[in-house]
Amino acid sequence: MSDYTPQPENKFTFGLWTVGNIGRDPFGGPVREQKTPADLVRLLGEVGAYGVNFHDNDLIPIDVMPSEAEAIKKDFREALDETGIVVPMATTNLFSDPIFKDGAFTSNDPKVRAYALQKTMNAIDLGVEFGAKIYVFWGGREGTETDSTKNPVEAIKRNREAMNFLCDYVRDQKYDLKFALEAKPNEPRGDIYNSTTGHMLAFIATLDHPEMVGVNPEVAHEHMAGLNFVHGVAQALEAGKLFHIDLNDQAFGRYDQDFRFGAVNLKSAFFLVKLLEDNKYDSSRHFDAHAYRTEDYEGVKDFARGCMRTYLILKEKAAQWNADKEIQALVAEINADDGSMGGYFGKYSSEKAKALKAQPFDRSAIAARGLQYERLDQLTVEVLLGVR
Ligand code: GLT
Ligand code: MN
Ligand code: MN
Repeated sequence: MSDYTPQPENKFTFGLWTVGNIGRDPFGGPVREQKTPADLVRLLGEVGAYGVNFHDNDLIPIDVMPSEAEAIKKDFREALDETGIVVPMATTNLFSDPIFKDGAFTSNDPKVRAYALQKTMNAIDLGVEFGAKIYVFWGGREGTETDSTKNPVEAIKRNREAMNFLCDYVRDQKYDLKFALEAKPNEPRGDIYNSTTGHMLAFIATLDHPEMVGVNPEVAHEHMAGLNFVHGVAQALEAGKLFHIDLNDQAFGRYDQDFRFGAVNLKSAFFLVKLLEDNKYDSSRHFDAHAYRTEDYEGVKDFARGCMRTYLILKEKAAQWNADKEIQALVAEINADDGSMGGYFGKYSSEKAKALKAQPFDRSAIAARGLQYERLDQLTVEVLLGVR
């Protein structure tokens, strides 16, 4: 058993907006004082994180003077150097300012769409200045409350045009930067376009430079849509599109709770960690979550340490599951193959099709076999409960 100390190779990262969350919600004001970006970096250094991510305006407020911006960047840079924390990802805030009340890239107003592009190019420059290699797009305001207001086909086209423009900007600047698109079904808009990771994957295939663009799935967002997150992530992984991931937790059917990783659905968190580790996922493990509103900054550190520690415990459990003889015997049995059907799979040929059409199947004998999934699942639960 390890002591679950985070290591750089775990690539555990947090956004400035996560540990910097001051506990404001729709029903109440802040409960924690605002810390500077530099102090948040020091907090992350203290808990053993690897990296910090930011929106342009988490680092530099939208209306500060250029001289002030330089001072903030200098302090931030010093804190990074002091702690060894790196900046793997950056993103743009295209949702807080009132100008984005009806969207950014999908707004009906060309001035808003142009401003969103300008703001994003500047934010990309800022992210690259601090070393970011992944650039996230979360279009929280790209949606509607009523479909009388926007043409949904036009919205897809506007979104595509913006992505193509920004990919070309990155190429033009010769930046080593990839995009990761993050879906969410609703909140803050009534409905958000490209609402799930699956939608995003389909959208990416229509871009001019699809190789530059992948996804950033978030646990809470797929759970809000009632989906199996592990399946969505597997689809992205298999397509070579899992460029980044937002880990947190969420009760099904609720608003975007952004709870500590593993706080609610331990079993699906386990299968997620197992999926990432078994497939040697090698990008950031970003905790896009925040501490309960009940906490002070000691509680924020408990929250951040808890995210990383739970991930590492689940990683250990996944290794245990993979090494458990009884579990592996069941897995082997479930996947047993006597080779008798081998000639029918793989690439189509008319001979194969003809032979397969002539093959007799004893349907009831095949269906009569018990699959022992009850046993396998119970063994999994017992690994998780720590009794094996
Ligand atoms: C916002 C949102 C997150 C996104 C962030 C990136 S900001 O907090 O809830 O899911 O990942 O823009
Ligand atoms: Mn997120
Ligand atoms: Mn969220």
